[in-house]
Order: sequence, then structure tokens, then C-alpha cells
Amino acid sequence: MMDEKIINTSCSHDCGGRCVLKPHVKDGKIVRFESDTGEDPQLRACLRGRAYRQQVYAPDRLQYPMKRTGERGEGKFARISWDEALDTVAREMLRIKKTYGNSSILFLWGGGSQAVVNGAMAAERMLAMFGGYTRPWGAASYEGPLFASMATYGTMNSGSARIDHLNSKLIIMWGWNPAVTIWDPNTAYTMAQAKEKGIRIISIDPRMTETTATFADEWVPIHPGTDAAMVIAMAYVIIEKNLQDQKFLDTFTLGFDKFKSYVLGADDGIPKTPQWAEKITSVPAATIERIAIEYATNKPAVLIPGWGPSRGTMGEQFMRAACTVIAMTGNIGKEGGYAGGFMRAFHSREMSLPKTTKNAVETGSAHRANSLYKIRGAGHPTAARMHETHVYDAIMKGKAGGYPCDPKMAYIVASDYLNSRPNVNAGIAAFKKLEFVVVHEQRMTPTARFADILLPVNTFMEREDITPPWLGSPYYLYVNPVIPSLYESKSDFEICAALAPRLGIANYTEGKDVEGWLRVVSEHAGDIADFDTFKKDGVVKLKVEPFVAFKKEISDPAHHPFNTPSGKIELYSESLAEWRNPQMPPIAQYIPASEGYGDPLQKKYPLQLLTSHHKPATHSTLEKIPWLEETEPRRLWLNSQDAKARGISNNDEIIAFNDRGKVRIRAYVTDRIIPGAVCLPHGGWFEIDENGVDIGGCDNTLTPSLHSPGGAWPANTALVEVKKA
Ligand SMILES: Nc1nc2c(c(=O)[nH]1)N[C@H]1C(S)=C(S)[C@@H](COP(=O)(O)OP(=O)(O)OC[C@H]3O[C@@H](n4cnc5c(=O)[nH]c(N)nc54)[C@H](O)[C@@H]3O)O[C@H]1N2
Ligand SMILES: Nc1nc2c(c(=O)[nH]1)N[C@H]1C(S)=C(S)[C@@H](COP(=O)(O)OP(=O)(O)OC[C@H]3O[C@@H](n4cnc5c(=O)[nH]c(N)nc54)[C@H](O)[C@@H]3O)O[C@H]1N2
Ligand SMILES: [Mo]
Repeated sequence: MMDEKIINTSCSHDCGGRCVLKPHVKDGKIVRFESDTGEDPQLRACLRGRAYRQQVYAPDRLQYPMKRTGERGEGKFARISWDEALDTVAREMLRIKKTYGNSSILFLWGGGSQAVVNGAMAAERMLAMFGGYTRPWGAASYEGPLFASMATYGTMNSGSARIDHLNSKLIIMWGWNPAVTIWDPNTAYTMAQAKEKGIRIISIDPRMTETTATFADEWVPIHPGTDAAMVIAMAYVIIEKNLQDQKFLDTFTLGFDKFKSYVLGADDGIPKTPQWAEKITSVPAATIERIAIEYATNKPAVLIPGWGPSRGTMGEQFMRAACTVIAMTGNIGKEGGYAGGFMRAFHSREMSLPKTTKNAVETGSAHRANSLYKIRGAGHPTAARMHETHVYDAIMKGKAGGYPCDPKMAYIVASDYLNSRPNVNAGIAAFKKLEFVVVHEQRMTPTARFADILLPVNTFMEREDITPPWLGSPYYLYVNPVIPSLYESKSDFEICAALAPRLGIANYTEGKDVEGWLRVVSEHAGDIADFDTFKKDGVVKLKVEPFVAFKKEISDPAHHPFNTPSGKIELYSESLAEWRNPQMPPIAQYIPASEGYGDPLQKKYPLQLLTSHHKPATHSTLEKIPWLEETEPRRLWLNSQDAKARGISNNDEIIAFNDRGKVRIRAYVTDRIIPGAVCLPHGGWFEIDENGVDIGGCDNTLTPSLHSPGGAWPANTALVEVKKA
């Protein structure tokens, strides 16, 4: 131990956490990890952080810059020097800019590094200074919840401190699996405390997750994509029994009467009874009725509407419906309640590099749709962007297809783009059409294989940065360098700083090194007392009151209106009414999704695909890490009835397929998933064999290029069939 050094640093991948890591270094090598041993609340690392040694020292770490030698995507590369790599990238970018204009440069970024300086932000800054770029819109994680939150509450700060759940009498987890997805480091600990305290916990999820198995008193399996119907039937029960908090509705909300007439069937002649919802959701009417009464009569109560059920092509309707039923019970702005929506808890600030240069490609660009602007406010997507799920179509068709630009090159940073975006085969075809692809990567991912120039990036063990928490928890983490950059790898910031002058950008760093930028960002946050102590300790834990969203709005409505056009919680939205889009009604409704329940395509592809986040990986980061794979190999969850009907046994090789692709993988035959649904956990690295079959097990080989009217992704909206391989 004597010659081991312990360094205070932190994890900055996009895995729902952001935790303290204390690597022990011996002879220049990381030999083991400790995590937070300090004061409460401890920010303890999960299995992924603790296995990080195998990521740092992965045998497929990219060691030096490379150029493509075979066909694009074939994976054949030759080693080149940094000078040759950067000169080539600069030459191609200058050529493309001159020939086609800046809008032809696609910036395809992801959450590989969720820190301030390194990752996507370093390149964003450089590309803005280069004259601009085209970026897609539509956040994979939460576009549906964000939209619903803005439409209903006018803010994304609609969460509560996790610890506040201990003040409630009932917790309903609706498509929420924090034992695996973390959702801020102390969530599972709080749920354990809630269970110990005897708080009743219900989980509504097509799968019996580890969260359900560990914490819930009751599991309610539901048919994926139909949740809005169950929520609306709960509203029916509450209205019928007159259990709604009418005073709350009258004081704080707009449009309950319009929602009520929909629920009672005044307009379409269909009362949204539990019996109506049972046929759609497969949840027994009696269960729906009982849970509705439990929720309306045990106060305060928490209903957590997860992002998983909202990550579908009707995603925002579930979230809008959930917020409506939450408002009906008056569980908003109160300790022990919960407002749902986006669910950011506003304890700490979001952090980013100062945006000194605007993206000129978007300057002056009209709002995508005036009505979307009204809902999304300052964060609205402009007409210069295409949705993430339409990028491949945009590459194929360009302006002639109605898109804002003719994409010619892709600059990819911190994203295994082809793997983590829907419809892999469409992506492969589109990428072959581009003139130039540059990728900053750590490992030989499926997207890296499609690069023309591949630039090796170091890990957060090899550089300096700051990591803000995932959803506004009260802390900040410092990333201290633990070992020197391995091989010839560089940080994203170093790469951009070396490339910028070649692109004619004179002042990329503004004379500041990384620490210099981090000092600026820390000061800007305003709640970090002393930068040097922060850097030394690796963590600042903020002493703040546990946040409860909308406390002020509820306790003092005269002075604190909601941030919506009407100043109320908008169960009915005039801005949405202006859309006149039956797929985006002004009140929450159950609307069947295409490739969802009831789609005639079910005759050909009867199984509903879920692509939930996977315990051993963070999307496609940390794939093929042996210690992690051992904890849970990626297999396709298949109910035993569906398996039997197809002659499939546990661990058999199967093919899951639809018109977009075929995936070969082993089956996990289990009653932990509702019949009629299958789950291929997100993130497997695709590998298309000579027969067109993905033998790498990538979920997105099967997902469609569709999004909801509000921009939600189709991650849990796809139909497939499964057969023995
Ligand atoms: N281990 C791990 N943790 C992660 C990540 C990771 O990749 N790996 N990624 C992080 C990131 S970036 C994000 S955005 C979050 C995502 O966090 P979530 O969106 O909460 O995660 P998911 O696993 O997609 O979905 C949560 C649950 O919703 C259920 N679900 C899916 N569809 C439906 C439905 O139609 N109805 C109902 N009732 N339930 C449904 C799934 O079965 C799953 O148990 O996780 C973060 N944490
Ligand atoms: N079907 C389906 N698809 C999904 C989801 C789903 O639930 N189902 N979830 C979606 C969600 S919520 C999200 S957030 C997205 C995530 O999508 P992405 O953000 O694209 O995430 P990854 O696929 O993990 O790719 C991140 C890459 O960054 C690399 N990397 C790590 N650190 C660094 C760094 O410092 N610099 C650089 N340059 N690279 C680095 C990693 O090696 C990895 O290859 O996926 C979405 N895709
Ligand atoms: Mo995400």
C-alpha cells in the first residue's frame, strides 16, 4: 500500500449517476478503485465505475490516429501521424465548407463524456468558430418528458430531492428502474429506506425489473406503449368516485373540464373505464380501479412517470396523462408528493463552456414550428435542424427531400452514433453516401469502423474536467488526471485545440488551458465556494434545502404563477390546440402508436420490442468489458408462453426480425416479461454478417426511423417476430 497513490476523481459517463471514484495508482497503473468514503450523502460508484480499469486498459483501445484503407465500414485502417490526421481533416473540412457551405457539416454528438470541457462541447465550440454546422434535434433520453413538462408546467425543474420520497405514503414507480439506471447516485438507497419505513411501493412495468424485485410490494405488468390508457382510466375512477382534489384543480390548473369530458366519453361516446383500459393494457380492470383509489386517497403520494414509457412514438401522451392525474390528486408542490414531468431537481446548475460563438447555420433560421417554439421556449429546435431519427433520410435526400441541408460530412464526437440511433441498416446505407467521416473515439466501436479518419481519445482517467450531476442533485465532481494519456491518445479539447488553427480559427483556447476554463465555469455556477479545495477533494457537496418543485407556486400563487402562458398547470394547452393535430391533442389522450398495440402490422410481427437500458453497460460504452458482461449477458427477454409457441427454450439462439433488420442472439425465456413483449437491452455493438444478420445483438437494428409529434424517440415502439436460429 505504501507506494500506492489515491487520487480524488470521478466518473463522467452518461449512466444516470456521476459518482466519486478513488483510483489507487501503482507504478503508473490503476490497480483498484475505491469510491466515496466521505460524509453523507455518499456518491458511491456502481459496478460500471468499479470495473473501469477494464475500459481504460481495454485491448481495443484506439492507440494512434488512423486512416481508412478499405471500403467505408469495412474496418480496415492504417496508422498515421497526428499531423497527417489533422491536416487531412482540415483539408477535407475546408474543401467541404467551400464547396457546399457549413450546413453540409453534420455534427453528430453524444453523451460519451458528460463533462464540461471534453466530449461533445469541445467540438461544438470549434465547429461554431468554423462558421457553423448542422445539428439534429430530439434528445434520445427525454424529448417526450421534456415536451410534456414544458407544455404542462412550463419548466423542466419539476422534480424533487430523492430523499423527499421518504415523506410519502405510497410510491408508484411507472416504467422506472433505478436499481439499474441509477437516476442519481442515492436513489436505490432512498428506495431501500422507503421500503424499510414500510412505505407501499407499486411498480408498473412490462418487465419485472431488479428495482421491482428489490423494492416493490406489487408488480403490475402492462402492455408496452399503452400506459396512457391506464392513467386515463385511473382518472375515470377518480372522477366517478369524486376523489379528485377539486380545490387544487380550480386554483392551479387549466382545462380539467375538457379532460373530464374526454374521460367520460362526452365527445367520442367512449367512457374511458377500467374495462376499456383492460382491453388495451392487459391490466385487470379491478387492479386499475384499486390503484386509482389507493393513489387518490393516500396522501401525500409519489407517482414517478418514467422516461422509458415516454420513449415511444406517442411518448408525450403518457407523460401528459400522468401529470394530469398527479394534478387531480393535488400531489404537486408538497413534501412527499411529486409532479412528474421532466423531473430535474434544481439543487445545482447545469454547466457548459461559455458559448462565445453562435452557430451561424442556425442564425436567423425560423422556428421549426411556431407552436413548438411556444411550448419549448428558448430551447426550441430551429428549422435548420432535422430530428435525430431523420438524419439518415436527410443524408440520402437532402434539400430535395425537404430537409434544411445537403449533408456531406459527419463530425462525430462522444457518440457511437450508428449504434445508438434507430435503424442501423438505414444508417449504414446513409453513411456510405457521405464524402467524409471523422470520429473521435476511445475504442473500435461500430461507428469508429465507419470513419475515414479515426482520432484516438483518452479516458477521463487521463485528463482534467468537471462533471455536473445527472439531474440536478446537490453536488459537483472534479475529474483529476490519474495517469498520463495512454498510447498516442489525446483529449477532445487537445484535439480541437490542435485542429482549430489548421481550420483558420485563431483563438480557440482563448489562451486558457483546461484548468483555466474550469475556473471560469465554476465561478459561473456561483455555488462552488473555493475552486482549489474542490479540485483537491474531487467533490463539492452543496448544503441546500431538499428541492420540492413548485413549492412557491402552490403556497403563494398570487406572486408565483406557473411558467406557462396561462400561469396555471395546463391540463389543456391552447398552444397545443393551435396545432390542430389529432396526434397532439390539447389534453392528454390515449392514441395508439403505429408499430404499437393494435397496429395491423402485428399480424406479421406480433411482438412489441422494448430496448431498456442495460445494467453492464452505458448505452454502447463499456460494451465487451468481461467483468461487466459476466454480471448479465445481453439476451432477448421472451415470455415463456411466447417461447413455447415458437419452440424456443432458454438460452437458445434465436433471430429477432422485422422489415428493417435481423438480430441473432440468445433467448432469456422468463415470466419476468409480459406475454406479447420482448426486450433486447440497449447497446450491443452491431456486426452485420454476410447474410445481413446482426450477430452483435444491437437493439437499433430493429427500431424505426420515427418520432412522436413532440420529438420522442421510438426506442420502445417497434414490432418484431422471433424464431429459432
Ligand atoms: N445501467 C445503465 N444505466 C443508465 C444508462 C445505461 O445505458 N445503462 N443510461 C442512462 C441514460 S442516458 C438515461 S436517459 C437513463 C434512462 O432511464 P430510463 O428511461 O428510466 O431507462 P429504461 O431502461 O429505458 O426504462 C425504464 C423502464 O421503463 C420500462 N418501460 C419501457 N417501456 C415501457 C412502457 O411502455 N410502459 C411501462 N410502464 N414501462 C416501460 C422498461 O421496462 C424499464 O424497466 O438511464 C441512465 N442510466
Ligand atoms: N434502441 C434504443 N436506443 C437508444 C436508447 C434506448 O433506450 N434504446 N437510449 C438512448 C439514450 S437515452 C441515449 S442518451 C443515447 C446515447 O447515445 P450515445 O451518446 O451515442 O452513447 P454511446 O452509444 O454510449 O456512445 C458514446 C461513445 O463515446 C465514447 N466516449 C467515451 N468517452 C469519450 C470521450 O471523452 N470523448 C469521446 N470523443 N468519446 C468518448 C464511448 O467510447 C462511446 O463509443 O442512446 C439512445 N439510444
Ligand atoms: Mo439518455
